[in-house]
Amino acid sequence: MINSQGEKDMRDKILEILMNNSNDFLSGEVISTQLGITRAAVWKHIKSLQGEGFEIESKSRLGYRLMAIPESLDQVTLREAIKTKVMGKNLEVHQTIDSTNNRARDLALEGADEGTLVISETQSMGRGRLGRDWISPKGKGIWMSLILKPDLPPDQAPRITAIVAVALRKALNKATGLDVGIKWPNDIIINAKKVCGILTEIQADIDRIHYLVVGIGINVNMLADDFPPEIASTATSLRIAMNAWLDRRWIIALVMEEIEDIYLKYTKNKDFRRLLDQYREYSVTLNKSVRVIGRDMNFEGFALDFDTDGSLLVKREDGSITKVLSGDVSVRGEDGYV
Ligand code: BT5
Repeated sequence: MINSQGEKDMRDKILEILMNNSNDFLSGEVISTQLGITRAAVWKHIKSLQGEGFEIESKSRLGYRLMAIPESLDQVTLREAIKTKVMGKNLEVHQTIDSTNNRARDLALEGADEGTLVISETQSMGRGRLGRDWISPKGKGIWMSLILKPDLPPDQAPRITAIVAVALRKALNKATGLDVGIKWPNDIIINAKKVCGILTEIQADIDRIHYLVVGIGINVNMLADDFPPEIASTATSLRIAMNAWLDRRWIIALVMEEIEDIYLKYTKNKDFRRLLDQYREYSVTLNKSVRVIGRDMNFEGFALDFDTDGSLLVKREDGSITKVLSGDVSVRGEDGYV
């Protein structure tokens, strides 16, 4: 059993060595000398990795060779897949956790760098906005949280949700080739159903954001019966939409690339207008009759435009325009979810 942190680190080192030499066999002796452990200890770790689903060929005299890696997410293999400079470079992978947003918040409080990413195979208390639940079945989706530290006043935090939404739209369109839309403020939509949600949580003082935790939930390989009845008609997955199983590692890497590209450009030139033009192009909310439902509001109107802070401008029946901030409300199309 591998249960101490030291043992886990050793497991990761052995896996890294095998991944970097997967064209050749590597003898147990070379590995043991490199790491300063016994050959028996190397063997124990190899057995344990095989138990996790890594296919490792072992030949007497030649040693070990990594043939295939399992689909389950793993710090070492994921690090290898993510090619970005900042986003996802610091990485923590959990098997189970209450909410990746909680863990990312704790890491941010301890001073973790921008771009630190927390991922879990499942969440016991995954959450959406306004205290709602987020269904996170084990191994079937991407449940992750990213720490960002933009130099922005707190009232512009919705811009970051918009940036991440555009990045997710692009990444999921690249991954599937399908028409992917953004439902203001935080849903990514395929075939008029929700495939992904964003939960932005912020720590700030009056004039400056200290950090943002951007939680991202993507339904990847769920089938229709993985969704509970209450969301069966509004939720979908990439697998349902594509009729094909998808590699989550590849999708995570695509998402990190797009966020890095768009976010770093934005923090450099602060040109939100260009981003907003893209957001408008992908929006499934604009120019529709909508119902705005919040803690203390419930009204119908017409989704006119987005404001430069990322809020939605809704024209009401009496001709007045109401600015709707993302944190407080849900927007439903008059004829259904979108
Ligand atoms: C969201 O909230 O859409 C934000 C979801 C963010 C989830 C990620 S996962 C990683 C990180 N850690 C967390 O704890 N959260 C983040 P909202 O707009 O409030 O939508 C929530 C509503 O979506 C629920 O009330 C359900 O109706 C529906 N829902 C729940 N789980 C879903 C799923 N897996 N797929 C589609 N819809 C879902």
